[in-house]
Amino acid sequence: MVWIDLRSDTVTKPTPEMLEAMAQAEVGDDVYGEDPTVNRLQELAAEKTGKEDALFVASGTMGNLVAILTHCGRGDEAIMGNQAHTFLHEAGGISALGGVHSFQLPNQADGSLALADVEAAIRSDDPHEPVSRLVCLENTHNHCGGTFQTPEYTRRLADLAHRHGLAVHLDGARIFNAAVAQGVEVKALTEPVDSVTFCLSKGLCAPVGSVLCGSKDFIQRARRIRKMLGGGMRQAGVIAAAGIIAIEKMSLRLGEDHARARTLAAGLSRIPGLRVNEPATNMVFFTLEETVPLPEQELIARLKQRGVLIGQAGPRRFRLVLHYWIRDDDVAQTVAAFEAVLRN
Ligand code: TLP
Repeated sequence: MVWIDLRSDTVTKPTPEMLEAMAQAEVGDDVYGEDPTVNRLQELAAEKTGKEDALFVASGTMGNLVAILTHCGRGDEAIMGNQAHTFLHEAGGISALGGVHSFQLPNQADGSLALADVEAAIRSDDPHEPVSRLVCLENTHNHCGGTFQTPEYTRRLADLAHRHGLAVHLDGARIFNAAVAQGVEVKALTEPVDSVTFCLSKGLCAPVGSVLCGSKDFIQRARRIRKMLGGGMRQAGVIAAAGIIAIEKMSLRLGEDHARARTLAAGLSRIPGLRVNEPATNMVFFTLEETVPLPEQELIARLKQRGVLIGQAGPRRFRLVLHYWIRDDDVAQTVAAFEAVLRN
């Protein structure tokens, strides 16, 4: 069966052009800083995000972990949303490995943190309390529906944090989607923050890797933490080669995924029993109404029988993610599969 795999954009496989570039990549020992392809990727990432330097890491999770452990020491506190990927889906690494305490604030429906909540969460100089060190933002926001934050909001949040002596880390796993959706440069969304992680391996189709960007001093310290975590890779140019194509070429086509997300959402919203959110980027979330007498796993299984794979995102809540390997006819077939499953 040829699957229509909408579970995530993490399922994307490298393009033929990427495979060719990987085969031809010039490599060296990156722990010595001698892999020319990794160096080129890092320079490109730093330039795109408006930062001085960048560090190639194995995954988005590793990028966020390295960043937070670079910003925070043991007992320091990182303020983040209660729907943040770092809080929900990174295995508690910041606490387990770094002794970093998290202060979770309610994410607003659009994925933002209310500035008043952030200000109120910043601790006083009281020895009973942890030291507030960092604010973490996510853009686009996965659990809040693939929603995006604007350059203006990012600036206001960063100004607030900086005024209180805190740094800001941005989980920008899908920052290129956020930029494309608003017609702005990635830089506009990353310049206000102190560090940003973005992923090459999601909608941008590279097989492996993320990049952490920040100041020269920050990246120098992050490099040691990456090594400590076992993330110093050797001839990593083999995978960085795909990352360069991800940034230079694949980022330019993300608008197609957003357009298909809107088409898919429009098709699904015509089906009774589905409450579909308006997609902001490449993710379509819907709720299966209680009036539909179908258990969650049964919906997933029946769609699978028709070749469509979707993900569950909560009680009766589901997620479909558009990406390079999903074309117009896949969108039409997906809507048809839902119609058939929900009719029976
Ligand atoms: N998200 C994955 C799952 O872990 C949920 C997905 O399928 O969307 N930040 C954000 C905002 C993410 O969505 C993800 C992955 C990560 C970080 C972690 O990236 P990886 O998987 O490369 O460690």
